Amino acid sequence: MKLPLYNFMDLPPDACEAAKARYAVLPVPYEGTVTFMRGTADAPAAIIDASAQVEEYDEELAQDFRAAGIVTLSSIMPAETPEEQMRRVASTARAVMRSGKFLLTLGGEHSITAPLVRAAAEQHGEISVLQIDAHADLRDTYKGSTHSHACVMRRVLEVTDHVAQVGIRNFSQEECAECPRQVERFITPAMVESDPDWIDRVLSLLGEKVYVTVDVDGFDPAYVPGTGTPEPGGLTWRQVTALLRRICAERQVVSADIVEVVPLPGQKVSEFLAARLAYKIIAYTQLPKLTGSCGMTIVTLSA
Ligand SMILES: [Mn+2]
Repeated sequence: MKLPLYNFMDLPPDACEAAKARYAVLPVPYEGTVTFMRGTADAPAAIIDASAQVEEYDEELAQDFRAAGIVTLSSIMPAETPEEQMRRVASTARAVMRSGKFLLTLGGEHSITAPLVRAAAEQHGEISVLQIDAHADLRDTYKGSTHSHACVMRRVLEVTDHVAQVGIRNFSQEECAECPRQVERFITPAMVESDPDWIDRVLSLLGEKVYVTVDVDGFDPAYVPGTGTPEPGGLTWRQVTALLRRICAERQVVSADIVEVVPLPGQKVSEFLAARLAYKIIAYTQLPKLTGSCGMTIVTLSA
C-alpha cells in the first residue's frame, strides 16, 4: 500500500494550512472486502499524485478555487476487521465535520461510505445521498459480511430513505426483491441518454442537504478503466459533471467521497479523472446557490 507523499494538488503552504482550510481531503487506503480486482488501497496515493497535475484554474468556471484552502489529512490506516475500519472512518469523519470543514474522502473501497453518511447525518440531521455507480450495492450481506462494498447502499438506506442512484446497470434479483422501491428509483445510463430532464428526476429524489458518493465505475470504462469491476455502458465525464454542478447549485452538498479507483500500470487516466473530479466538487460547492430551490419532494419514478 502506497501512502501519499504530499498534499492534494501539491498546494503551497498557505493554501493547505489545516486551521484555515474549508476543505479536508481524507485518504482511506482500504480494500478489506474487495471481491474482484484488488488495488484500490493504492488509489488515494495515486489520486493525490495525479492531482499535482490538475490546473488550479477551472476552465469551465473561469476561476481558481484554491483560496478556500484544502488540507490533506493523514491517511486512515487499514484496520484488522471491517468493524474497526468503519469505526475509524466514522470517528475521523465526525471530528472533521464538527470542525465545519467539507470532508472529501478518497477511497479505497466503497464500504467506507456507510460510516461517512452516518457521520454526516449526525452532523446535519436529515440527509439525502446521491450515489453515482454502476452497481446498486443494495445486498443485505455479501460473502458473509454486512460491511461488504456490495452492501454499502443497503447500510445507507438504514440512515436515510432519500437516496438517488445514478448510472446503475448491474444489480441482482435479490436486490430487486428486497428493495423494490429503491430499484424503481434508479436513474440508469439509458434514462440519462433518453430523458433530457434526467437531472430534474435526480433532484426530485433529494432533500436540501446532500452527501455525494462517486464510485468511479459509474463512469463508462472508457473514462475509468482502472476500477475493480468495470461495467460497460456507463456515464460520461460531461454527464457526471453536469449533474454535480446542478446538485451543488440547487442543494447544499455537505460532504463527498470518490471510491473504487484501481491504479493500473502504465497509464494514469483513472486517477487523473478522480483528481479532476475532486477539484470539480471543491469548485462547484463554492458557486453561489440558485435561489428558489425546492424542498423535499419525493417522487417514485419508473424507467
Ligand atoms: Mn460499483
